[in-house]
Amino acid sequence: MQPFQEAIVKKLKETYHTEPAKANTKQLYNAVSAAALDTCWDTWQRPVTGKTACYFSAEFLLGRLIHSNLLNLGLLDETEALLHDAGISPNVFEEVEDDALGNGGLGRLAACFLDSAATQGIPLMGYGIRYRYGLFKQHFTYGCQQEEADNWLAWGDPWSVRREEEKVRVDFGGQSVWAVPYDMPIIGYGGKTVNTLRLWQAEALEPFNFQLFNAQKYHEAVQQENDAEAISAVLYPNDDTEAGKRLRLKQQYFFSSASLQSLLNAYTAQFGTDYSRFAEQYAIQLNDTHPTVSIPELLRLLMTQGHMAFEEAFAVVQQTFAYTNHTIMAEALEKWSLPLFQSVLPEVYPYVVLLQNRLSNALVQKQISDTWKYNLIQDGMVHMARMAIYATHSTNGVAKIHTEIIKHTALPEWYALYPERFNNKTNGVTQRRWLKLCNRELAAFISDRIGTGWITDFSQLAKLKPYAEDAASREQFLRIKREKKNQLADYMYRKDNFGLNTENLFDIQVKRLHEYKRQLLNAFSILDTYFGLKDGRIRDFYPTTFIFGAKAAPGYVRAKGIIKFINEVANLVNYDNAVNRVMQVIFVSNYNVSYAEKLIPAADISEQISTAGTEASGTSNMKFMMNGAVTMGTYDGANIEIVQNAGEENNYIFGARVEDLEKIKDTYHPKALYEQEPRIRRVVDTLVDGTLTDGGSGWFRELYDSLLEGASWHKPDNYYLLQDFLPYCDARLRANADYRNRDAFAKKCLLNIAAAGPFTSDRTIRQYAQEIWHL
Ligand code: GL9
Repeated sequence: MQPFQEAIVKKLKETYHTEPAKANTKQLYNAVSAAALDTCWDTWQRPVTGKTACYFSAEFLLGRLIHSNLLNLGLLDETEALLHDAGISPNVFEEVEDDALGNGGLGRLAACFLDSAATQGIPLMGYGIRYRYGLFKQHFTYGCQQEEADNWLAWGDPWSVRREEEKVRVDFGGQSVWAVPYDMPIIGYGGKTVNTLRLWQAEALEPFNFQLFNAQKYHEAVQQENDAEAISAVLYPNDDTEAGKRLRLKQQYFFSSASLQSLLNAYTAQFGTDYSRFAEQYAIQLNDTHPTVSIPELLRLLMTQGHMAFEEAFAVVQQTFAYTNHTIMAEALEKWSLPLFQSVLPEVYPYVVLLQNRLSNALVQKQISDTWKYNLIQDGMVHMARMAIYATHSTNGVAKIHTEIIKHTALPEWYALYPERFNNKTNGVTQRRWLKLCNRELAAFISDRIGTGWITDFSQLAKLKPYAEDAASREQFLRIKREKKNQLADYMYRKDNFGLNTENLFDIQVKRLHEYKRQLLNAFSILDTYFGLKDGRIRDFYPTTFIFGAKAAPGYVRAKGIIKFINEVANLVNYDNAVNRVMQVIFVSNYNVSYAEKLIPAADISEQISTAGTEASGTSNMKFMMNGAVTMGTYDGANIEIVQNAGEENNYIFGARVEDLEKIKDTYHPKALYEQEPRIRRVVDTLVDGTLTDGGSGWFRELYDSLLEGASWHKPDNYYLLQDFLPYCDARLRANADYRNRDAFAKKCLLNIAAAGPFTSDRTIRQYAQEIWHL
């Protein structure tokens, strides 16, 4: 046996008095993880020297840790051999669910950044919240989303180390709690660097009041404990929308204050209480506006604990912080009502006023009169994005088009004031998880041809380009794609009891459910194909499986209506024997990181169909690309950079661009399109003509009205589904026809893979390190 295998056996024996063949999944998971943690412990505990970057984020969507950590430590093969010899299924850890401390792209990006930084030896530490319950688990009853609590701790938490001795106190108006850090190792590929993700848990100062208990006041006796634990109890299940909840502001302040206090403690231990050089030691990146209350909080700490004057403290704050904007959806630009902010954070609010006063002076000096556009405190609200731009040295968008929209459309007044602060950092994803680990077959295919350098230097992928011309490589690629479809089919059968036709073209849209992402447009187009096949308008259709995966925020009624609608479309199609040999539709349940790792490698077509100008970047588009799917997409977010690099001729770009929408926005009349075009009318009418049913909820009628009549808060069809409908259907039929020539299609796929080099988060994080953090 190899040393690591012996270590696992020893852990099982000492901890659980068992052995590999007899251990249950939880025991195996904990023993393997603990043994792996031992191997990198010393590296992890080595003190970091020099400037450190800190990523403050309300979400870290890590995904299952065991495989990625073993891969990065070089222990995956040994572990699998041990499992194999003990007669244990290689899928044993599939049931371990520990992957939900984030909602979507923003939280998953944070996780990719941590992996990329550690791999490249960049000292980047994550700071966030250890939610007791992560994003809800989803299942469907009669096609409707049902939510259930995600009790991820049921599997144990072998990758965290509680640091009791480093807890700090956080005070709200009238409430004080402990913030207790749980540290997780972030292991770089090769195991040479181990960074830290520090997640804070809220606990009571006094968990149990014996006097109250003795007075038979049982509820009151544990009141403080309950109130404290509520703070880190659940992740808000929002996508892009501002919840406006008192508890959410508390969460934001809780982890901001705790993280800053712990950084100041570390600084003080090394350099004493002169904080004037704090920014030389720490750079802090604010992941969206969620941690923006860190700005007045650091001011407060510097001025009280560090006795600094305001101007001096402001300079330190500004040099320390940088801000990333992840969306221009108006409803996501966080604002807090003054009374709420003042009552939750009475000790912080005066520092917001100091910031406002400083800004007011600057506006006077620059002779700017429309101050209402800039004020941090305006109309009874505290504007967090404004604060994040004003009090930091850098504001970045996450794809070229998004940064341009920020500068010229979303926040032009700020760009006019501080143009030098604005910069772009196009997102990326880690090829370790999103290629090497989730698609070992394709990873081996690549390594066989260009060596293994791409695992840590993704630019080498370009060397794959000549193999697109090689018939044997194309054939091999197609074999791998078929194998990944078969693996997905097994998995989906286990998870969703659905039988995939693995000979079909796989067309996949997976992402959070949101109107702007236009899953409804996808469904309309599927219906159009369905009717076209039935009417004989569409012939020679290559059999296609349409797959959806998405969670809807529980309070987002329209999104839930769209899920129900797609499930109804799936029923209509799948049970219709006249078409179900050439079409199937499935909405998988509980789409998450682990499901994504199965779905993405099996895709032929990646659906990226947001209304132009709405998706800041997207990151699944990059994952699909590196797994050899072509993009069916609009000119939006990182799709643009993807197809510019891979060739428009190797992808399917359709629909109105931002400039086009700009021109039609005041005259757009979706009802006219509906009346003129029978194909549009037919699919839209299925919402109300009895073809499909919403079970009496009224959801479908509401969707219908939102498209044709609008609502009190928006114009009809504000995401231009009907505008893009026909071009989308055309593009899909074009792709479908092209797919018939499997060899020519494989060439497009390979050219996409070969062009994926720039979309690694290794590149993105290097740019942050060099251009923003100056590490
Ligand atoms: C998002 C954007 O909507 C995405 O386009 C972007 O790729 C990611 C990462 O930059 O950030 N902003 C945002 O609020 N979410 C994003 O996915 N939403 C969630 O993470 C739920």
